[in-house]
Amino acid sequence: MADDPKQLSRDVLDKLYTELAKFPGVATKNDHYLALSYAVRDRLLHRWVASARAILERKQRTVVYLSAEYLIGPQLGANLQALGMTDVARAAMTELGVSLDELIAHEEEPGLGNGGLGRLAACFMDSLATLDIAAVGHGLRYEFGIFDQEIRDGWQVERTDRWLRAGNPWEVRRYEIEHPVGFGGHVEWRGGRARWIPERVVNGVPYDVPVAGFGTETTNFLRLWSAQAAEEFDLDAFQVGEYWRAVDAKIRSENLTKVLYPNDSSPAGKQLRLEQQYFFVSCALQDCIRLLLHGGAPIEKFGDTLAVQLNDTHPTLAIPELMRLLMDVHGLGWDAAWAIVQKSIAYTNHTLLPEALETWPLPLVARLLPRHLEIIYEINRRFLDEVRAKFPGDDARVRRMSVIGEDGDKQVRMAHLATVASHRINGVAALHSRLLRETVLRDFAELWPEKFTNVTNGVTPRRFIALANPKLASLVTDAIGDGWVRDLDRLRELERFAGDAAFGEKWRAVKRANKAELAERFRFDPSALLDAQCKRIHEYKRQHLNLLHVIALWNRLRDGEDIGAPRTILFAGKAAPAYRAAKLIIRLAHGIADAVAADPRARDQLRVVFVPDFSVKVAQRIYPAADLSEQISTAGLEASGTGNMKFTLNGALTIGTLDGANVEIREAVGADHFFLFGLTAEQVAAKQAAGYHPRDVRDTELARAIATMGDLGEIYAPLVHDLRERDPFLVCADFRAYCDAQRAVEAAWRDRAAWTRSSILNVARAGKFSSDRSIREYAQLVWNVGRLT
Ligand code: NBG
Repeated sequence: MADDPKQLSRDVLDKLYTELAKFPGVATKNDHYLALSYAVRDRLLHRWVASARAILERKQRTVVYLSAEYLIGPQLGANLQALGMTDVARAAMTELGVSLDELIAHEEEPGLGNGGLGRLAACFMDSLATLDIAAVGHGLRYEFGIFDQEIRDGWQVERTDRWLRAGNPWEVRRYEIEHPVGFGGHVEWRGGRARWIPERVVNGVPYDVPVAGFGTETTNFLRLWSAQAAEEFDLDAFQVGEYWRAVDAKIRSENLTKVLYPNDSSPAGKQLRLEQQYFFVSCALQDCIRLLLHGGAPIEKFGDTLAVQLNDTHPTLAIPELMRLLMDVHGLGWDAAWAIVQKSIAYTNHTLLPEALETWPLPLVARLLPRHLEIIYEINRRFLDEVRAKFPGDDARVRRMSVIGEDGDKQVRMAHLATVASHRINGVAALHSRLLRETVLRDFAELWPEKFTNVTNGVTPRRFIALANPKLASLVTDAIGDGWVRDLDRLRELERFAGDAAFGEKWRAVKRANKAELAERFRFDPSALLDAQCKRIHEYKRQHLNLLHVIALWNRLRDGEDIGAPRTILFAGKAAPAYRAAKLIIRLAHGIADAVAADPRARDQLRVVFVPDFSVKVAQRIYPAADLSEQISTAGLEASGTGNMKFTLNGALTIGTLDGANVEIREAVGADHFFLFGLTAEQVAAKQAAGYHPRDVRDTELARAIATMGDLGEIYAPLVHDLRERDPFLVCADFRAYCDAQRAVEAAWRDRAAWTRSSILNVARAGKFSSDRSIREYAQLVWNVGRLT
């Protein structure tokens, strides 16, 4: 397919007629967007089919990535980039009198995830394809993704995300594939073999979304499963005149993939969520086996051929499901099946928050998945025998390690199950992996030290530099060539420009232009320092610490003091709909924004902006504009963070605690170019063990800031009370150190040349945080996979 603008514009017109039944005179922006996307998709399909064949021929072990969430972001711009045809598309659309940028901006992204975990999965899919590693990402095709956030009177209001309403040109429904997934019922044993007779069956049907590698032909795909009623219509019910009952089962089955649970770092604990989890891993594994056998391999080859990665515990039911399929359906014995499970499955942990470690009530699992519970019991029985053999008489240890928890009502502990069955367990940053071994999974790390490893997260430079920040990308490319897009360590060559005044001026001009674009939309002074905190709203991430500092700045201005330089503090992020404290923090950000804006003594120096409805699309506009990145979680609680990397790679300096990947970012960029503050994870633990109470923190500026918060309105009373009486996230304990670090920021910002130098060095030294590096490590340490080409 020749790719000149003429050919492409002809194809777009053709799609307009043949796919959308429109002629240009009546085509809407959405029609043009769809027509162009179809034309681009055709080009992707050629690569995709070639890669699919390579997978089928099993040239290399294939990675099967299991994730309940993917936040892939808008696709048109990324796919044009991967195909190297952005310029051609721009010219083609200009010929048709349409702006490519408007079409790219028009796209509604699939919000099939909550936050960092889902976005990480998307970055990993990008890197897998770019590194020519055969991979399929299995997940759920939620009809409604993460809710749209509206702000009304300062409060978050959730709106249904109808992302499919205008059509989704990037997915291909595979009509020939369909897998039955059972729920409930009972187990029958015959001749030593179990047979599960489910009470109801739902069909899983796949929608594939291509993931094109950058600068290579390899194109992998996401296979997102959607639920479809096994019986469209209950004929018996219909014949007795009960039309409603006739379609009821259909509606109930299809509810399964209706909506994403909008919780971040905490389990939903609801039956439908467990059904979703089982549904997609069952579809994924049945599909893997179908492909394996179709390719002519015996079932015994499963482990040699496939590397199955559990993205957090959400897909843990893959373990008993694979055992069941291998034994009950394909006739293997326990030992053979277990060897395959252990060979293929690995588990990534993404959180240490105790409330976020998934457990499911035993009676629920028994009712929904009776055969799986039997298998889980047997896995546990064999496992605990091993523990007893190694630690005779240590009953406390046996109880701690059991897959079945007995705290109150009995539960299945998903992290334990995942750990027992996996050959590798990894955390997502060095500190997190260490804490995982020392705390949450300590007993397991003592039993099997060799199973544990670390793979620090990374982000794709294609989307988060090249696509999001074209001005920076071209400045960097002019300086050092374009090799960095596929080999981010090359950014180090920028170090020699760090002291170059002319280069520094261009660097600042890029930041200023990016900031001006955002400032126009959200009305702030583009010359002010842009201080940004973008992530889910959560008490452990401490947006309220940031807000207390804003209040302190405001109080200083009210006292006629100077705050160094004008500053805009920008927030973005969603709160889980049921998380009251987080929603109150959003309200507080708006309350402070209004109060400051109304105060003539403060408003020229200080501005608070809340950017609603944070998404990949919105994020791509904020990272390039930010000067300062807020990474201020209570140490020990943020597993890694990936926004921290995106800000750094766009030239923001970080103010942060020694938490998650901040530790490694600081190590990489140098302590002089990072604003560190706060208690370490060990100090946090020690303080809490010693009976921390916020009243013991004596600090007049802090006391006044909390009082000011209370004065802003009665509604903030719960927050004020919590800060004064409990403060579980040590906001008060870290307040002074945070303010001091912010003073250091003020001072550093005054020396613009030095700031620019630090900014350049941050970018130059952050090559490690490419997801390509993460994927290379997984390939080597976890998956044992090579490249397709
Ligand atoms: C999140 C962590 C982040 C981390 C991402 C991706 C969950 C359970 N965990 O710190 O909070 O960056 O995972 O690893 O969403």
